[in-house]
Amino acid sequence: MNGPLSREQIEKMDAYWRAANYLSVGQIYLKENPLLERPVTLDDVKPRLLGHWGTTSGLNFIYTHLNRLIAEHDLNMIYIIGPGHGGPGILAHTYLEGSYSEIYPAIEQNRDGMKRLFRQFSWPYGVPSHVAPETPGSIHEGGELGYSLLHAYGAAFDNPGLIVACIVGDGEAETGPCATSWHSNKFLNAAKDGAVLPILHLNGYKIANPTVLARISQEELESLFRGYGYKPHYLEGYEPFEMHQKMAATLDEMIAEIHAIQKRAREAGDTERPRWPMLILRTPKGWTGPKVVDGQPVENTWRSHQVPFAELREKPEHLKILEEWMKSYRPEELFDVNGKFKSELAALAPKGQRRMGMNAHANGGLLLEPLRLPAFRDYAVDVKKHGRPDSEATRILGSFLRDVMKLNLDKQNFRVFGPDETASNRLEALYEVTGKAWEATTLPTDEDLSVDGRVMEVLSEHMCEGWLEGYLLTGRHGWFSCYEAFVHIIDAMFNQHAKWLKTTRDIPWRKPIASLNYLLTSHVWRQDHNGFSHQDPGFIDHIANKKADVVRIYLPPDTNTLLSVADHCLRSRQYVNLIIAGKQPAPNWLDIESAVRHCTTGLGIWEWAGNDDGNPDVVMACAGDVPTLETLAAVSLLREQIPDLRIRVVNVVDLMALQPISEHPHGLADEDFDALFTVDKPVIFAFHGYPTLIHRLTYRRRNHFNIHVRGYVEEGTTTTPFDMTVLNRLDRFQLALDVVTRVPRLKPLADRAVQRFTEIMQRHKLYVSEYGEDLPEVRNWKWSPS
Ligand SMILES: Cc1ncc(C[n+]2csc(CCOP(=O)(O)OP(=O)(O)O)c2C)c(N)n1
Ligand SMILES: [Mg+2]
Repeated sequence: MNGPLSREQIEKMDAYWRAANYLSVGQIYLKENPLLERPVTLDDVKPRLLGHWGTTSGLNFIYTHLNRLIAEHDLNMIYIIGPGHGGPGILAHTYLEGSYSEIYPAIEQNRDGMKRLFRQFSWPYGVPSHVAPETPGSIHEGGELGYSLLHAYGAAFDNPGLIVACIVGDGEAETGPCATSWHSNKFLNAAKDGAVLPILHLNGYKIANPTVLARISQEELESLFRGYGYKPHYLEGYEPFEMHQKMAATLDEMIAEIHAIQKRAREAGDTERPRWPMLILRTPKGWTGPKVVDGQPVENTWRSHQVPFAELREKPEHLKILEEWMKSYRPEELFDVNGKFKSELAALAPKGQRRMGMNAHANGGLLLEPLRLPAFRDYAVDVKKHGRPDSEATRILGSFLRDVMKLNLDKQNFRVFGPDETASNRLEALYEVTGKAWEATTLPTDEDLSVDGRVMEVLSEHMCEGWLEGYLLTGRHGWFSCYEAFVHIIDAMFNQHAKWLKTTRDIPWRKPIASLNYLLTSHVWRQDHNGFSHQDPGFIDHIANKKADVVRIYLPPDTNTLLSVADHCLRSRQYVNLIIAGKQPAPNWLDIESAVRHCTTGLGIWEWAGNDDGNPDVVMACAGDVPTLETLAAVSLLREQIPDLRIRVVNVVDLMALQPISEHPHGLADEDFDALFTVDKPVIFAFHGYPTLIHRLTYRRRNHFNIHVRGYVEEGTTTTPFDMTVLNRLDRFQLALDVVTRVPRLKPLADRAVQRFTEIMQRHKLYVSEYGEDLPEVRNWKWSPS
């Protein structure tokens, strides 16, 4: 068969593929006898067989061909493996190309090294079964399916010399995030970004079922991907020699198309959205594996998904099948007597950093350059009196982010992501220096769209998150703003990224990457025009589940604290930073220097707001902008009505400071916590989120018994801002009443206070129902120092 490969090349490539398959099966099954120098016995076999074969031979085939492509065309390429459960294949390949032994010298290129390679796989304290952070060249774990293509595009943005080969499982392609991620091609700029080379791995099956894409007609399949804007190349087969030739020819054609597209965009300035090539590769699941086991077909069925057969102890014939299967790859042709991969085959792999296991883009921290940041103090609100003036915190942050963008335009290493909300979240100052990426059609009525925009807007939280992760993992910086209620859509993606960060902390060759920064604005307390569906502060709880070395949660109470927090987060590495801040006009409490000090300690007494003289009757604590406002309003009510009541106001910006220092590096030592919150006085804590979280964080503190938390209790509707706090019993009157009922010496006042509270609530309800806005005394309330 004619094509780019000579007979000899095909034979060598086939041998390379066989070697990877051999090593993959060995990892799944064997702990001894790696070269099959004696008949396989039960003692050679692992006691627990854990791994996935079905996808692996196909992945191995693809990797072998990508190697040729890289070497032939001198490509700068990384891989993303959607079906990350094909870990044995990628481990095998990075071992064959030498990168594995360079990074992990104990896994040598000889019999002992091969034995260790086999034994460590899916072994307690060995290496994971997936293409994990431990795997050289990986930026994608693939355990949770759906995000491969998004990571690939994120990696390709602003990397004009890079090609990201992305293998998408046909089962993975059924997931929501994957389905939408094909649209990433409407956001990729052929001149300034790199290319993504998607390969749909159509092996027909998932764990236990056929896949949808494998069981629709060729015409439907073609139309689907043409409809997504790609040029599908289609390749189907079983016979290795024929497939090698066809695969090489197809990949050559695709690379030529990619280069032609880039040339048109880069040299001729063509800005029309190109039809990028993609490959649909239809091969049998479990290709080259056992065909029939116990009378059941295995190759080309879902039965090959994990270990195609087990029960080696119970069924001696299975041992025979294993041996025959491994020998079918003819290891004696692949490895020398010492177990070293034969040099004429090893020579097929790309060299040095061109090897996919060694490409620096897949170890983004190596390429990371710090952002150039403007002086955040220059954006500060001038607060001469506590509580004045009002400002929209995120709008001012928008000016800061605009200048972060501006200062780094030449480096092309900062992007802002949002699901159609950047302007709604009041960050639109960004558009003064860059546009919104958009490669699809534009109309004269559109605003701020541009083919090389650096604000990434698409109505898919999955896409924003996945792109940003891919962008960060390859050594760049980003910012993600999102409505608080809807960020839950990417809860699971956050989990996976946090796991990646946690694991990579302990992998010395992985260098730290920039933190993932979330700004949640349009938050629960100010969803006046949207209502109950938009009210959910639970993302904080979700984040707080993760290990202390990975997550940070900030609730800046005003604009200046938000600026200080944002600057800190953009400098930080290897965290997920969650910032929650409002976008509505709201009072400013701290001048910039006080704000910086407050953020540095994470929490502190606001002396100016209280009057406790070191010996409070009550502590009024608050975290979040609206709870801070309500707390201060409650304080002013109380100080007016009960002037001799000694109140201490504690504001918390860094939620993790509440935890014991043993739990979190930001945690307060017990003595310091006690000094702030006392050991025996009532604490009325007004919190942005669900109250239980504060209890979770403080349950070990001495005064926990006295901590009474008000927060969101899942009451909401389309109503006034103040009524939201009333519905959830976080309002100033409730907080004041809480103080009266909890401070022992105020007991005699309690009945009267309850009565007054009831009256004011009635007045409030009648007023908002009648006038559609809050009582004037609430609306116009200002902090006035007594
Ligand atoms: C989001 C998600 N849901 C379910 C699973 C469990 N799971 C692991 S592998 C797999 C099948 C994957 O099929 P496919 O993408 O076709 O991969 P391949 O056939 O190449 O193994 C499933 C459902 C998962 N890993 N992630
Ligand atoms: Mg499949």
